[in-house]
Amino acid sequence: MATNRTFTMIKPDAVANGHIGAILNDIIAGGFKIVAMKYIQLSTETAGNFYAVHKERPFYGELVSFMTSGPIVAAILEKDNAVEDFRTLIGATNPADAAEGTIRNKYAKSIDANAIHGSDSNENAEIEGNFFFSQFERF
Ligand code: RTP
Ligand code: MG
Repeated sequence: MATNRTFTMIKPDAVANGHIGAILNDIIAGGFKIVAMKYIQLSTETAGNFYAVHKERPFYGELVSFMTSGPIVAAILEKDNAVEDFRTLIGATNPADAAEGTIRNKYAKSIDANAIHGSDSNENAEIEGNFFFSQFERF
């Protein structure tokens, strides 16, 4: 994946609360092009592997159980400066600290149920995109 791409997941809380459409609209209005997308439910094993970097953190168990609690939308997004600009669009991890108008400010309820994921580096964007999508599923 080129460095002008990032990876996202609309998390189970935002899906369950009916925000898929509004969040995709915000993403597109923010200048991002969807180059891959799927609607899936993660198994405990898959979510555990995806979040393996957080294995030693106190919130790991809760994070894995939350991320497997319902379906998610996973996507690869393209834009200049995608990783940084997408993290600006989604806002701070804790929605209480997320700037007005950001996706977490509008749709997230708590630090656990925080509506959306965004890759934190170009390297992780590529790893995460490859984790979910084959070469035949991205455009
Ligand atoms: P994400 O990976 O979901 O885009 O979020 P992030 O980079 O802003 O946060 P990260 O540090 O990667 O943490 C991953 C997810 O774990 C939950 N978390 N809980 N209770 C806590 O202190 C805590 N810290 C993080 C959040 O749901 C976060 O999105
Ligand atoms: Mg992160």
